[in-house]
Amino acid sequence: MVSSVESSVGTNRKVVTELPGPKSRALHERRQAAVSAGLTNGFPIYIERAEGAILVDVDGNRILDLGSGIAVTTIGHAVPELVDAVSAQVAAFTHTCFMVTPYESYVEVCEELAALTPGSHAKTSALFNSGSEAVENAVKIARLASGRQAIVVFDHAYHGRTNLTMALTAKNMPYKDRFGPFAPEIYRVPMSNPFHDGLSGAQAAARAIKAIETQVGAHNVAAVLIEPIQGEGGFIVPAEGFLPALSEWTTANGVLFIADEIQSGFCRTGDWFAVDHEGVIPDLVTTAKGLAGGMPLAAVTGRAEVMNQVHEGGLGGTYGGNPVAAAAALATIKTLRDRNLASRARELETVILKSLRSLQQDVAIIGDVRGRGAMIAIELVQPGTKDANAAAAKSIVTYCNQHGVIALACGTYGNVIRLLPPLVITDEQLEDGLDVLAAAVRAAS
Ligand code: PLZ
Repeated sequence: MVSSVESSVGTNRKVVTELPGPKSRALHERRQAAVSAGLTNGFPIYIERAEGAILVDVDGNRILDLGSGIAVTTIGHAVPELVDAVSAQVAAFTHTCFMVTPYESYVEVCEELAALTPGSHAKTSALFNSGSEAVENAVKIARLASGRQAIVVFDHAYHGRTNLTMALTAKNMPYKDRFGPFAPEIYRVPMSNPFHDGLSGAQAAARAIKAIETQVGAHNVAAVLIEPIQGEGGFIVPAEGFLPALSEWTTANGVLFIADEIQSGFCRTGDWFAVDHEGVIPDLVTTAKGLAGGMPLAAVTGRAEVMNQVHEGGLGGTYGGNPVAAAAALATIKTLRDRNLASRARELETVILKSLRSLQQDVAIIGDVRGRGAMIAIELVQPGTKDANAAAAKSIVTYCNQHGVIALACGTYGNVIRLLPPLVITDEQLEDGLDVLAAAVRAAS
């Protein structure tokens, strides 16, 4: 069942046409007529198949994937265990609606989430389809359980594009502009941002807590919602001690701590979850992306006494925890565990940081190199300053794309290049990708 996928994809990057090639360009014309102009075009090569860290487009180009579809295909493309599990589930049944007639895999995913997320306390989960939906539900649960309404979020945060999650997301363009009105009772406070603010974790936490206490009032706050390493906002890693200090404050004040691990979770940062790095135990955790290897699945996992306060029927949705997505999640978690991919993420960190830090010595436009595991970024600056250099980021992405490498930009100011390779990327593939990236940075300097 699987071998047809395995054999025909080469393991090295190989560009055989100009990019995008003629077939991709033809498809793109069809797209212009059929697809809303509201969706970003990104890198319009049309993909036919993929394996490991290589995507093959309709023109036969082999593209090296350093983005994993935005941190989703963490275990790589077309992983046999996942293909088998999904194929078998499709043949067995594709849908019943868990709320109508349940099935074992949903329960098993929730058992795995309880075991893997931080803390040994009793936990339950609810499954959804997208990250945004998980975040929305975490907020619903936190408000109901606490009897409070205010939700505290941070500068540069990204939590989604639905109405509630747009309000939680910081950046106006392109996510929020003219899509309002936005949901009320959302309060934004400063994030720890060591490259720009120079504060220790304790100082940055004190600043955030002071803002909450003076502008919202601790007793009004249902939850503090935070990405332990910010994703879309620019791969901002808070200073050591920031997350523990916030977590302690929430516990002392009856506020729920929600970790949005949608981008940083499932071994991406070298631990199962990014909060594990500092031993922080959230009350609720939102997950998606890397959880199910590309099938749409998301979850809210949290303290049983919080999660179970919701009245029967209060949570749900037609497709949430769909059996095919649940089968994919179980295969994904098994693959992460069996192949010890958390430790592979730490190996990738060592190689990537070494390469990018040495590049930083040679060029004036890399202000900062940061991240953890296989979630690493460079921040591009105007030489001699910390001012954003979005033009450099744009030209680096374009150069990478033209040379058959997928690299993604991010950041409130569009000046950060992030690497999110599949954890199964080979040493040779990674070296090749880093060489292309270095050439791109030099060309932009
Ligand atoms: N929380 C931390 O990273 C999704 C967004 C891509 P959905 N990030 C990629 C785009 O431009 O739409 C994300 C995230 C964090 C929530 C979400 C939202 O997850 O599955 O995209 O809804």
